[in-house]
Amino acid sequence: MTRLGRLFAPLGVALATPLAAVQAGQPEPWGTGFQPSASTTMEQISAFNDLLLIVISAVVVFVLGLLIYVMWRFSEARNPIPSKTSHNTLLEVLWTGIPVIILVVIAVPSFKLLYYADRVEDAEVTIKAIGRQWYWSYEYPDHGDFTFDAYMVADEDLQEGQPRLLATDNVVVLPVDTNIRILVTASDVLHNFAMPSMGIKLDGVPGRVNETWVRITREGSYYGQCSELCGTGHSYMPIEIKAVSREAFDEWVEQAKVEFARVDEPAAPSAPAAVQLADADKPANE
Ligand SMILES: [Cu+2]
Repeated sequence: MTRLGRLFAPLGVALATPLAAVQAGQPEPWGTGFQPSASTTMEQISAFNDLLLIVISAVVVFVLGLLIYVMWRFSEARNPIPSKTSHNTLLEVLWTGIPVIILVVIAVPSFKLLYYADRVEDAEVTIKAIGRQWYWSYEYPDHGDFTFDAYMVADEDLQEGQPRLLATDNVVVLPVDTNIRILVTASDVLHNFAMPSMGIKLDGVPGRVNETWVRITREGSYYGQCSELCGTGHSYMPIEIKAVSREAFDEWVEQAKVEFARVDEPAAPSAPAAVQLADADKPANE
C-alpha cells in the first residue's frame, strides 16, 4: 500500500466495515482519532470533542478571514494614508465580550463532564487497581475480596488474537451496563491507570487512593497502558479489561474466588518475582 493509501486506510475501513471498526478496543495502525467509545463517559468526551472542533473551526475561519480582509483592504496601495484611530469602544467591548461568551460556552459542558466522570453515587461493583513496578494488581473487595496480578504476555507467548504489548496473563473481567467504581493506587512509584476507549486516565499514587468510575456500554476486550513514566518496565505493564454480560461476570466471580483465593501467609505468591524484577532494574530506575 502506498503511504497515502495507508493514511486513508482507516477511513476506508471505518466506512466499509463500521461494525468491525467500532468493536476495536485497542490502538489501530494509522489511527488518528479516539478509539471507539466503550463507556458513557467516553461517549460524552467524544461529543465534547466534536463541540470543541466546531468552536475552534469557527474561530479559525473567522480570524483567518479577518486577516485576509485586512491584508487586502488596508494594503499600502488601497489605503495609502493610515487612520490614526486608537480607540473604538464598541469594538473593544466586542473583542472582550465575545471571547468571554465562547469560553463560557466551552466551560459549562466541560465542568459538567468533569463532574460526571469524577465519581458515581451508587456503584454496583468496585475494583481496586494497584500499580506496581511493573505490573498491575487488582482487587474485587465487594465480590469475595480476591486479588490477582496481571502481567504482560511476552511476545513468544502471545496467543492468536492477543495484541502485542497490550495483552495480560490475567484479565480484568467487568460487567457491561453496570456502574463500576474504580479505585487506583500504587505501591512503589507513580503509575497511571489509563483505558482510552473508556475515557479513563487516573494516577496511581503511593499512599493515596484515587477514585473514578465507568459504565461500559458494550462487551469486548479493551486495552490500555500505564500512562505515567514509572521506570524501565513502564511500557510493559498494560491493562486488559474484558467486558461481559452481568451473568457471565457473576459466573467468572465464582471461578475467580477459587482461582485467586487469598492465602493467609506473610508474602503474596508473586512477591519474590516482583522483588527480583525491581532489583534487576534498580540502577536504571534511579
Ligand atoms: Cu507504571
